[in-house]
Amino acid sequence: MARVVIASNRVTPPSARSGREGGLAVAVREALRRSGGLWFGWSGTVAEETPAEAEISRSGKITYATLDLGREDHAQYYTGYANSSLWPLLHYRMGLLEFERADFDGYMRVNRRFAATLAPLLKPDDIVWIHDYHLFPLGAELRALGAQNRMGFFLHTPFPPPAVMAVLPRHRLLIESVGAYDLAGFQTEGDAQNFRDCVVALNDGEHLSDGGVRASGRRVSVGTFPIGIDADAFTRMAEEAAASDENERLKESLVGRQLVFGVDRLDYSKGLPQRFEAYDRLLSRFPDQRSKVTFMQIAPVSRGEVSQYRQLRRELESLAGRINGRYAEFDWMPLRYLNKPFSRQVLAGFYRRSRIGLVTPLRDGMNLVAKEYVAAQEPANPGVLILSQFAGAAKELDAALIVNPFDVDEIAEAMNTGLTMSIEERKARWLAMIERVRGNSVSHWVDAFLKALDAVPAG
Ligand code: ADQ
Repeated sequence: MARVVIASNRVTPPSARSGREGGLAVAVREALRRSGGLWFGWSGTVAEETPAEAEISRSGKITYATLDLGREDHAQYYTGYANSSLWPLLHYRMGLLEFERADFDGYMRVNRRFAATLAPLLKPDDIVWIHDYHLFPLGAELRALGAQNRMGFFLHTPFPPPAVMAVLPRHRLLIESVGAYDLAGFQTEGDAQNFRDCVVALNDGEHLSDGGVRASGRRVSVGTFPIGIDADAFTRMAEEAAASDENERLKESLVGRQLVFGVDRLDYSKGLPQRFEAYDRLLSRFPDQRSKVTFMQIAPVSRGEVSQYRQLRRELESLAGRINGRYAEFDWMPLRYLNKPFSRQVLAGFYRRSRIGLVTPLRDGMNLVAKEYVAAQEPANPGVLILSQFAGAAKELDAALIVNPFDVDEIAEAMNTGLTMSIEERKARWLAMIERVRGNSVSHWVDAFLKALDAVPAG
């Protein structure tokens, strides 16, 4: 089999692993674990200047090629264009979009620099797989340097329809650049269709009868590859974690109360203010639940250098204070709000302990927390998943209590339904969901993408 070369914004060599890797890193490691390969991207370090050559290290079958980012490159490419323009737009948040031409130029410049650094490391028969919104133009930049490799792109976030995409200044350049790939993969069919429509409506492209598109004169296959997790490994982790010290302490601290649990990066796409408001609504509309339930939200600070994230943090602190101030009793704190990160092992135990898993993003590519929550449950006494209809995961996990995350009353009602649901219904819903989660593992996702990339007809 040809070597697989993966490029993603951030590379985490074993020395930098923290036990808190996100879904993308776990998936990339899985893709490279079996037959080995190269993983290319930013080291996570900000330096004075971006170096011209990557630093190479090896561990097992994986070669890591990383480079630091210069201060200005980091500010413009990462904080600026990727996280202040693209991220809000891809999550349909036009009101939060900030655009600076200098940031866009920096984004293109870093993609060019990445291409120039990666190109000499490529062998002619390598399969190149590029990940996520930071690197849309990387394939086109590699092609410009003469790379003729088979190249695929996978977007972990949602992809919006043309009317939303058109708001982004310079969107045409971005869509045009995807024409360099042989395969473009998305989390859901809706995202794939939005991409096809954008190519046609905004870049003079053409729909092809096999579901692909003609973009910038090239044929691009388009596919749907919903990302999954290694469910069995996660279940084992949750079983082991149930006996851990942290879990015992959590259990003791609950003194018999039911736990409602959420865990997300502190990001405005995750719908956290609405979730806090919904909990307030639960306590006001269903007073029987007061003193019987505890809501714990873990949300470690993310992208703290972007202003919208700092504002969100202040908003949540104020909401948490208001809820606890309004409802707390001398022996009951209704809401526990933590900005600390936890290892996946500890989280797995917390998922298993909770009666309700709250996953209510306003928009999300997939949302792996939803799948992890299902995998962590005890079959004889499973908890209830409350899931946003706008998470990619809702397509597969339709046996969850599906809610519109903008409707705080609906979330509050779903919480009350979950807290009072019979054991028979909880089991039936969980069985339907665990089957789907087990049936679509992360290794299945890797295989499906690489197989589709391999099968793309030439030209
Ligand atoms: P994310 O936006 O990071 O990923 P998600 O899919 O939920 O979102 O993955 C988060 C991962 O980080 C999970 O594995 C979770 O356990 C872990 N995590 C979350 N909060 C944590 C915390 N407080 N401490 C430690 N770990 C935590 C992007 C897209 C998603 C898409 C994934 C994968 O935005 O839509 O599902 O990529 O494609």
